[in-house]
Amino acid sequence: MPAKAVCVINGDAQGTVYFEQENDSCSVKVTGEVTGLSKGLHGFHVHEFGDNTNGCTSAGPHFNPHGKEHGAPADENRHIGDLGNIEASGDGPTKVCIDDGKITLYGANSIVGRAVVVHADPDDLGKGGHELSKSTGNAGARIGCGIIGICKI
Ligand SMILES: [Cu+2]
Ligand SMILES: [Zn+2]
Repeated sequence: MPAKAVCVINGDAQGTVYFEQENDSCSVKVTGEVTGLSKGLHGFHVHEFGDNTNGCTSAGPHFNPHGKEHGAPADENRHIGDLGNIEASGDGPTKVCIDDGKITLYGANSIVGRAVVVHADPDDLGKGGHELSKSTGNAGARIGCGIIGICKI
């Protein structure tokens, strides 16, 4: 059975992002649009908790069930939630188009029920040499977030 999930992002950054996975051995396609971003790169992650009780802060750290370091989407040593950056052109909505082989919509490590967080600054993908590079990519404030929920296929 294919699986599909949706996340409505709210905050200074807003948008809707869909997650689709044909089966549990396929990659996940992430598509959608985000508005309200300044021109440039913005960190884009799945965080551990689908909790909005104290805004995007309650989403906790990057989803990292295997205890790895923060990294780039293509890295083996990365958090499951490390989807890298989305890039705003400064002109119109930012399209999200990501194909990721680490996140999943199935099983114990599913991202359903967790959160998407969009950041004010670029994610340095673990390589910036900042004290936060290996935990958050030093991506700055959480300017938008939403909870990932099951949606109709
Ligand atoms: Cu994040
Ligand atoms: Zn991370």
